[in-house]
Amino acid sequence: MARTEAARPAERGFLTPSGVPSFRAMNESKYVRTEVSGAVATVVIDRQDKLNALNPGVIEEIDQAFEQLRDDASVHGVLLTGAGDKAFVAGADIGVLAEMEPLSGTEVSREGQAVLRRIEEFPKPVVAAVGGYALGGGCELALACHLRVASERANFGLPEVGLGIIPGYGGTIRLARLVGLGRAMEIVLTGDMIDAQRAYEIGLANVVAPHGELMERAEKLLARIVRNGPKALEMALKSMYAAAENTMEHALALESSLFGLLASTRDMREGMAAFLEKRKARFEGR
Ligand code: CO8
Repeated sequence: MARTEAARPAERGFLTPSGVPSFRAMNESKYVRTEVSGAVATVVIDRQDKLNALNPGVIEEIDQAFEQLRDDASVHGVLLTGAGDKAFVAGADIGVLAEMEPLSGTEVSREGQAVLRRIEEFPKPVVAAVGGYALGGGCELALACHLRVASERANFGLPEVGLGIIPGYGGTIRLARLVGLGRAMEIVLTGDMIDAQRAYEIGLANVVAPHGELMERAEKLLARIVRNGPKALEMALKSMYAAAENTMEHALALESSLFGLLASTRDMREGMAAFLEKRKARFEGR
């Protein structure tokens, strides 16, 4: 994993809180670049001539980027965004999908699902910063992230039925879980796009920001999150997602096990000591 110090973080448009140039670029892939500033990594999907559409190479590089970040103890949260001014990701690459045979279709769907599932199960918070089209597989990718910040220019949609297919990267499932079956049904069956304000109203977007402030607002949200105990964040994610997939009884049992696990961490002792001593906690993630 190549890491280089970037000389001019401001030119790339990333915030350097407190002005410290702690920014570094991590990988040199064709479509996906990862840059780290402090405790936050930003993964940028950059295939702008095709509105960042997901071809197999893009999907693989997204997967690799997250795999690298998983083991990087200095990274406590991830921002995922699309390069350029027009799109987060305008979907799976329709040129590639057009070549699908019945069996390869299932495989393509499963492979994409697996990558998105790894993002959903990522042990550190992942925030999607959506500054334009998040359509089809792009909307599904945003849905696999833990939170979504949209710019006023964002448009979300699952237009697959208009192409004679259905959302195949978990969209029929995750959208309904997030916004309710009735609203998801309308979005999937019409294939219509919704704007950022509507996405916010139905709970698909957590924040709507002025277009020029998208990254700043997404970083601020993530900064508020990553000041908390990393292990506590990991267990909160685990417990909340498991709850959606389990009976109440199982979900409660898992919650208490995870709670018990956290009671054995140094972070728990530090968090509570910091409160009692009226100071900021210094979490170590263990
Ligand atoms: N795939 C491939 N190319 C795309 C895609 C895409 N999804 N979206 C945009 N592009 C390309 C365009 O073809 C164009 O390329 P070129 O310049 O070479 O002609 C370039 O990006 C710019 O796009 P436009 O000129 O169309 O830009 P506009 O501003 O006019 O329109 C839109 C923007 C409205 C976003 C329009 O590009 C569009 O409708 N795109 C397709 C959106 C779509 O239908 N997405 C869903 C795709 S299907 C999917 O995601 C399935 C996921 C589940 C798969 C499961 C596996 C089996």
